[in-house]
Amino acid sequence: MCTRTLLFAIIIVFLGASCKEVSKEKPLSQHIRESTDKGIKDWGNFPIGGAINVRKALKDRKLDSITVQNFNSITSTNDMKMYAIVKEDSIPDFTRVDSLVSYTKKNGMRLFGRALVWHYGLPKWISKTTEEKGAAWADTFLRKYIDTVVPRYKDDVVAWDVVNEAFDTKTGAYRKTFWYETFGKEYIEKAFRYAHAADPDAKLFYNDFGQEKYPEKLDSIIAMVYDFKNRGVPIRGIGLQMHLEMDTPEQAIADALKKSAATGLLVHISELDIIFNKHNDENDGGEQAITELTEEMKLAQAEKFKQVALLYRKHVPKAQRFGITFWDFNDRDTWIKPFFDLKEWPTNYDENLDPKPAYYGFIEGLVTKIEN
Ligand code: 9MR
Repeated sequence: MCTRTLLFAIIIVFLGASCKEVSKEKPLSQHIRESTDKGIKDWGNFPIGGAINVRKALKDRKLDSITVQNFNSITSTNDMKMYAIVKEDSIPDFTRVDSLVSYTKKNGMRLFGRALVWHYGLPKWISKTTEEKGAAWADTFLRKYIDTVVPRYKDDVVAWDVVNEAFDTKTGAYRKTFWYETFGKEYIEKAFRYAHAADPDAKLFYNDFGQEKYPEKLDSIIAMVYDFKNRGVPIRGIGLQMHLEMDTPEQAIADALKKSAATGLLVHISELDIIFNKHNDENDGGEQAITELTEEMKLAQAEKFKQVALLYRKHVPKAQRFGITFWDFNDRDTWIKPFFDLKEWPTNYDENLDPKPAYYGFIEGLVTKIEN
């Protein structure tokens, strides 16, 4: 080989090696952005969920493709609530739930059922009939309702939120709802026992919001869980909705996750979103301080989503990770805007259904190496 050819060959090898160096050092965020064939579910080692309204997903191709790309677990935003199933009278309407079941089956997704008992939006006819006929009627109704709904989806629904939001914000006392006024706190236990009898294989969850915001509420929930475990009430998981605010301290999120995981139950972050303004949990209103979304805020939100994923991985042992579910998951459809009457951007996708920095930030939190 002449000297010139040798020199050329050395340069080529050198260039090749340095190119490899470059691609090796490609920043994680760039690697994630370039992996357009993947969705959030493909980066972690636990289920990633999305809460959907199936009618919207079936009509809107972009929403459908985002859903299929990112999630391997689905929660229904409203269609599985008692008020949607037995709206007017006791005749159950399963049309929407059935269509949700076909959607998740077609796409090979896990279906999470919710919520069997929730005070909010209780169909009026139920409280009215209870007033007329008494608590015994309500008990029979509750049992019959659970016995009708749960076995129907035995092969489709792996887990249920059995009771949602039974504790007061701030004080941690039992919330004085229709169910509480009718049965006392025993309604919670009743519902778990009825659900277990209806499908002994279903994993049964207690779900609530603000465990990271209201320590008394967190402690009441944890105390109830230990009491249930001691007395053999069939509870298998705790759901933390995690409707967070940008300034929710990471320590508070960690505490809620740690205490929940210490019970040994499955832990589900069940309704994740992160707002810039404030929820007002007392009167269902919001406190609007911020009206514009800046680039800087988008990056800060990305970092917050990343921290949530990291904290979940750090504090919830692998075997207890039921998953993380995003509520509505785009700034167009988010419940936050109408519910709290706020201008807001609490999710991973923007109003045009394009991924925000928050989308990539969360994925970084799924893949960044941690020690635990
Ligand atoms: O996102 C839901 C919204 O579309 C409904 O109007 C509202 C009332 O049913 O419920 C929203 O979802 C709630 C969830 O089921 C429980 N946690 C908080 C959410 C807001 O109440």
